[in-house]
Amino acid sequence: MPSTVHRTCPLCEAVCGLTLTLDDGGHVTGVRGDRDDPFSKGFICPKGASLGRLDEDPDRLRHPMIRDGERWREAGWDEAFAAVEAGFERVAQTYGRQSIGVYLGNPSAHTMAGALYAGPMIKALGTRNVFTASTADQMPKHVSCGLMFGHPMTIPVPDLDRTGYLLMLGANPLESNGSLCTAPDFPGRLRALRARGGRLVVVDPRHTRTAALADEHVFVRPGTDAYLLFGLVHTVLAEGLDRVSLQVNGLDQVREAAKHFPPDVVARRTGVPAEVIVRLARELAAAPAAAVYARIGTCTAEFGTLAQWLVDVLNVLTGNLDRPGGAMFAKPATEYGGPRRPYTVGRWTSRVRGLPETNGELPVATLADEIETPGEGQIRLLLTVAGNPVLSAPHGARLDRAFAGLDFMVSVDPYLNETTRHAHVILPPPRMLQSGHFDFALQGFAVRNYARYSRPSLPLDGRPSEAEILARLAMIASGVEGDLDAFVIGQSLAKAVQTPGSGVEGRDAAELQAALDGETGAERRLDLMLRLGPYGTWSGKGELSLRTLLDHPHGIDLGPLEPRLPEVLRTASGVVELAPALLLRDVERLRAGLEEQPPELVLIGRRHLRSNNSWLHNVAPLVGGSNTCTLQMNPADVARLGLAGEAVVRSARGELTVPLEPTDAIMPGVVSLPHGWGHAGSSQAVAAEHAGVSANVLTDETAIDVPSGNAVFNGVPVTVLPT
Ligand SMILES: Nc1nc2c(c(=O)[nH]1)N[C@H]1C(S)=C(S)[C@@H](COP(=O)(O)OP(=O)(O)OC[C@H]3O[C@@H](n4cnc5c(=O)[nH]c(N)nc54)[C@H](O)[C@@H]3O)O[C@H]1N2
Ligand SMILES: Nc1nc2c(c(=O)[nH]1)N[C@H]1C(S)=C(S)[C@@H](COP(=O)(O)OP(=O)(O)OC[C@H]3O[C@@H](n4cnc5c(=O)[nH]c(N)nc54)[C@H](O)[C@@H]3O)O[C@H]1N2
Ligand code: SF4
Ligand SMILES: [Mo]
Repeated sequence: MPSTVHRTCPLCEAVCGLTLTLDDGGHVTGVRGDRDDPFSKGFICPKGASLGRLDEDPDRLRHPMIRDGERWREAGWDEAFAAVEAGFERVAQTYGRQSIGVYLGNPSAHTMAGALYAGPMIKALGTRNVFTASTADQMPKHVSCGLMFGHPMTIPVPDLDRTGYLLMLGANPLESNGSLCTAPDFPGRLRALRARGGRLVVVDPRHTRTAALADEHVFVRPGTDAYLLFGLVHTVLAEGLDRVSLQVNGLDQVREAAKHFPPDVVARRTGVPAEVIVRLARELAAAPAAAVYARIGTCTAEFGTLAQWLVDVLNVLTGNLDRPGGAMFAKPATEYGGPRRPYTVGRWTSRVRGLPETNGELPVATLADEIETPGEGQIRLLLTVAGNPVLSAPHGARLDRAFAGLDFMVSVDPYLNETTRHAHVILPPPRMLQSGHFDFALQGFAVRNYARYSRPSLPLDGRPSEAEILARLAMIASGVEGDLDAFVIGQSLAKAVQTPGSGVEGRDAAELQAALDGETGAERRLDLMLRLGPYGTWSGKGELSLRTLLDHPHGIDLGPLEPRLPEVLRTASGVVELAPALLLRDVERLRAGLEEQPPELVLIGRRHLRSNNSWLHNVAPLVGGSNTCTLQMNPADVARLGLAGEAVVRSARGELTVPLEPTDAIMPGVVSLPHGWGHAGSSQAVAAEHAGVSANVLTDETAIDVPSGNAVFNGVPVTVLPT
């Protein structure tokens, strides 16, 4: 009997509900948007529509793989875990715990395994050599929000459905479907903003599809958003347009700092005319409800953290933080208050370059240093989970060489690819349809409060879930056998029953533990978090539990965003910190760059709707057409440099030959190359036919955003020459 299942799409941050039809053999015969999902209301994109193809890709690994020299062979699970255990014992016993490195990639922010088991696994590994894709992505936002609001996950999102004015910098949601702003059908929500008379302004060095939809598009020189935003702050303050409606610290220091960035001065650096800066500041301040939203183009840049900070400074100054139609905080179903512990960075530093820790991890920009540099604490064993840093990390080409020299490497990944080919053991997670799904992180960045859980749609047929794989790795690393979930649940409950206001204060932890629902440990942990969360049966504030979500397979709407200050603040002062010392120090670095002459040509990235970083190029309907790896360049630059056909792009780190795509969409002085291409040595047959080249041969691991250690992918100086 064919069956119909409803699931959340795990492929991007938009969390669309999908309706899939399956035949008897578990083969996906159809995918459409779930019209009954209260949040996504039937929206689907080409990637979601290809979910079945992706899930059933014949090149996905179905069994663990063990490598002997150059040769790969399939292995059973027991044999594979035994090989991992032997490798761990050999390296950790000889060189100590710090010789272990771990890298978590982007999909681990989407999987339940990543959310629930990566933390305990890292603890069990006992190393500080922890790296994730976050420092190639959004770490600047975590750091700025951590310092301003006290917690790195307390990130405001534009109240898309109610705002009247949206200033968007360095984001292209018509291709990406949104990021750090979970909004299924982002394009439709932007059209609705304009239809109700609102205004959308997009700031981007490229005239993107989002720019084409906007009321106004402003070209900005890559890497200079912090200057532009300071110009806006300067204008708002100089013209007395500020109307701070919250309790804040540091307004005078912001005023002082902003004096150095008047519009006419920052205009030279940013390429944005002074009169445009002044007008935008006035419009923003005058709009009844407005939000500033900035994303990856402004994060993966030299002054990423300052840009993220200034976004929220503007939201505060214009009276738009935490009010409907402005920039607001979601209230996710699994949020749990916890103690007030102010955020800090730099609790430890990296061994080789002395870079500060942020959120318990070190910058991926220094992973190669830590592997290649001899001495105590050198990484000799690497565990990668859901990551492809050879293609995704800055100067990934160097990592390619570094990985080849590791004593032992283990990868948890469905593919043998550019990164995992260096592993000694690959442990493949099961199909997406065999996995449960709950968006622990993304529901916290949603533009409407919402919860949805999808149970596994197909049985595991003998293979371990990804949760079980990570739990088993934790056991191997710690040498402690036992039920990890029961242990974590026991610990959380022991704390909750002692916490005033938790809703279960004074109750019997063992009794509560026995009452939890769920077929797996992961489900019981979800049930616990839902029950203790702000809508939970045990919080005394609602009726939510795992059972409620199982009874609502299309998801539950938990209402529009509501003002949440000061409740969500975790700063020591209890108010919004508008001028954190660490950021004021970095303003000095920004000032030093004010008069710098921009390089003649700089590189930026781009995303395509049918792509997803490095790992969707093996699905035939998603590659080809406009989704190709070309170097976009303004025709004036093409003519000036006498280029045609293919060109050589050279940076301080490497060189590529790539097909040229002349286009007016990109501003002069800027070239764009998408990342995630350059397929080589992977078992992905379709991807090999569309190999392309890796932008991260060119990017530079020595260039980082100082406060966050984040990689700089935008504004990389390059020269382009005829072949
Ligand atoms: N030049 C440049 N570089 C960039 C960027 C850029 O804009 N420009 N963007 C950066 C950003 S934002 C990010 S997030 C990073 C991404 O960096 P990474 O996370 O390192 O790279 P991905 O290509 O997302 O790799 C995902 C890997 O996870 C595997 N995978 C997929 N699903 C699962 C699963 O369910 N379980 C497991 N265990 N594995 C799975 C895939 O096979 C693939 O190997 O790239 C960064 N790199
Ligand atoms: N289709 C698709 N969707 C994706 C992904 C994907 O690879 N493909 N990746 C997912 C991931 S991991 C992430 S993090 C999100 C990212 O989501 P978005 O942040 O929306 O990412 P992009 O589409 O790369 O848009 C970034 C924009 O910044 C512009 N830009 C570059 N440099 C600068 C600069 O210096 N200043 C300004 N103002 N703009 C600049 C670029 O031209 C580009 O238009 O997308 C997610 N969704
Ligand atoms: S927008 Fe994102 S979540 Fe929605 S269908 Fe496409 S890939 Fe899936
Ligand atoms: Mo990302």
